[in-house]
Amino acid sequence: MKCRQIRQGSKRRWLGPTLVTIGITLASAIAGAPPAHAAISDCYNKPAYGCWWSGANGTGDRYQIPITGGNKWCSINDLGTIGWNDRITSIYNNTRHDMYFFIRGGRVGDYYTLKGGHSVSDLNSTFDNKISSVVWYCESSV
Ligand SMILES: [Ca+2]
Repeated sequence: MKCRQIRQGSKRRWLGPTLVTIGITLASAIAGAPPAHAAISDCYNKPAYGCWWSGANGTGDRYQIPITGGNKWCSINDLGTIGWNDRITSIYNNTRHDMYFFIRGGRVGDYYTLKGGHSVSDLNSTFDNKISSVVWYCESSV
């Protein structure tokens, strides 16, 4: 009787952590996996002034800036209004002009400049997940 109790206890100590580990691994795989095709190049040849993503290298959620024309500077003063405050990590600029990403809302304070036709695969720690407003040039076509 004494020996049996010891064996059962021993089994629980080994199985418990194993099952917890398997559970965590499965949850991470399901929640964290981006679509296999996700990449910055997904925004090339799109009718868009550019794209940005919540993750590095064009992974995670994507926002595509719609073409509105007008040949004028355009902006989003508060990215929170479209659910993007403090989330941007990678960006592609599909215009021929610089694009400006500000840490604060209202296009003030420190900003990151992304040249026309360029991309950034992973913003540095000064700007990653800290962008709150953005300015770009609304060309008549891209
Ligand atoms: Ca992010």
